[in-house]
Amino acid sequence: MTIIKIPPEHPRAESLRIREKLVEHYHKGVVATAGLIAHGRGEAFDYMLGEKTTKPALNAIKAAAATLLTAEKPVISVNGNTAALVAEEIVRLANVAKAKIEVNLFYRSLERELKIKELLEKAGADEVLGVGEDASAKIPELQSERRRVDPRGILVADVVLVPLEDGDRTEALVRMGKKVIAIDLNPLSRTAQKATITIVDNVVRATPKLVETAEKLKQDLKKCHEILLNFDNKKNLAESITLIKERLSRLAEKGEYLTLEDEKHEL
Ligand code: PTJ
Repeated sequence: MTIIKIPPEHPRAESLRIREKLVEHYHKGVVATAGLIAHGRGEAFDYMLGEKTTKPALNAIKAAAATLLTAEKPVISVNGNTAALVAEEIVRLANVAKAKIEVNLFYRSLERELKIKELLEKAGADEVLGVGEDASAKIPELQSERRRVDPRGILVADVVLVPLEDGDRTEALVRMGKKVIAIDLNPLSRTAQKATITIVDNVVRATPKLVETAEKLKQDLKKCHEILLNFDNKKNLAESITLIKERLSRLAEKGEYLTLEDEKHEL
């Protein structure tokens, strides 16, 4: 396995570090081959968003934290990419929101499930659901391997956080009456469009912010209800799309490539 040393002064150092982390975990058998493709798609949208957590993303993060904190049985669904990139933050989020962690894979294999479980345990998780025979329940009408869920976890959850999800399962979970919180860089994806709350942001930035926000809100359930009363996912999602459109127009009008630093001065 070739590990590339990334010079810290490289203009795209952070992006390259994330990419290397995924490649490393691909070789370890945590990330699926298609996980690398999915990441490339995410990177393209992140580029258009300006590689930062936008205002609509922050609004969605607040609503997501409020939803997790006021849930009865929240579950965080973890796949290969999420485990590779933010295992520690997932464990911290589960602790603050009193949520269960469940491994749920599109490209399911016992080997990958065990590796992801081990990674989460190393990051501090006490319990990891959904591995092997534990995933003995099925989500109705779903054909992919993602239909297999843990009867103590996703099956009975009222709220499910799904970073990097596929559209079919999001729709199926919503049909089952669950609130689905998605983290997806593509605001046009079926998951983004169908979720109850959509955080259009990179999982690498959104997850720590979600932990931080939940820490702040956990003593104030009244504030959580207030946030949820004022949150409109369709409107918020439309703002993310508008933001990309306006940013691209600005860049096109200027007729030259703007670095993120230049852009900070422009705004
Ligand atoms: O580990 P597995 O077997 O469960 O497989 C996981 C993948 C991601 C391969 C599987 O769920 C898949 O094929 O997903 P999709 O349908 O390609 O969707 C992935 C979505 O995540 C796309 O809309 C991407 O834009 C988005 N995405 C990719 N990287 C990130 C991201 N969103 C947030 N943060 C990222 N870093």
